[in-house]
Amino acid sequence: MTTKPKLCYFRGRGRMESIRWLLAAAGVEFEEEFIETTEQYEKLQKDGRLLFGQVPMVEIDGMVLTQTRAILSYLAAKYDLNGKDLKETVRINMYADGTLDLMIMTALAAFKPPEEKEENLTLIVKKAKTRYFPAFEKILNDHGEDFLVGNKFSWADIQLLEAILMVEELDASVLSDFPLLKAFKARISNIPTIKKFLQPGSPRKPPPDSHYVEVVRGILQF
Ligand SMILES: N[C@@H](CCC(=O)N[C@@H](CS)C(=O)NCC(=O)O)C(=O)O
Repeated sequence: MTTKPKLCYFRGRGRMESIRWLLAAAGVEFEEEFIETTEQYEKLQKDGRLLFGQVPMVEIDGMVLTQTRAILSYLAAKYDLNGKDLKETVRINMYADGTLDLMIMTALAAFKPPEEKEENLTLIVKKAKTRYFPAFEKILNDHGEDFLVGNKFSWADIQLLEAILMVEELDASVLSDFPLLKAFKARISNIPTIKKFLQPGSPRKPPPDSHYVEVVRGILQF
């Protein structure tokens, strides 16, 4: 019997959300341990399971893994979402890293002081519209295929959908100048495992609210 991967993080998106997305898209069920108190976090530190004292942490295949990017790469390779050769893999990594940058910016915006937050969110939408989404629109236009790399569903597609939905929460019309990304969004959202993850009640987490920010600030004491 294989045991389910176990995810350890706060009860919110942050750096764990892309890991949840990847597992869900691969059709893999997982368990979650939520860090909700300073005592819990301190115990994790004392147990020595957090290599650099940080989360996300994932227990899988007899390993205790930290570092988001390393975890995502492992899962993408394990579940065949990583391309057919090194050249496809490096393109998938490049696209996924771009969307990760955009998403981390969005996740961190919630922790900015109120007077900086609005400006920060406006900047994120602007960067999505002028830097990230034009690049992906061009990729789709240039090869005319359904997926970003190798005409096959990959980790890069999962992350791009996650990033699109995240930026749409800030500006619902953000895709208005990107017809291919609009069609991409509809197509990828319709993949059965992803469709299920987008339903209410799934492990997908909501955007960070002030309560979540307060809890995380309290635990990490910043
Ligand atoms: N490079 C790490 C960064 C992890 C990270 O900064 N985690 C935060 C929570 S999202 C944390 O544990 N902060 C506590 C600390 O750095 O002491 C990764 O991508 O996983």
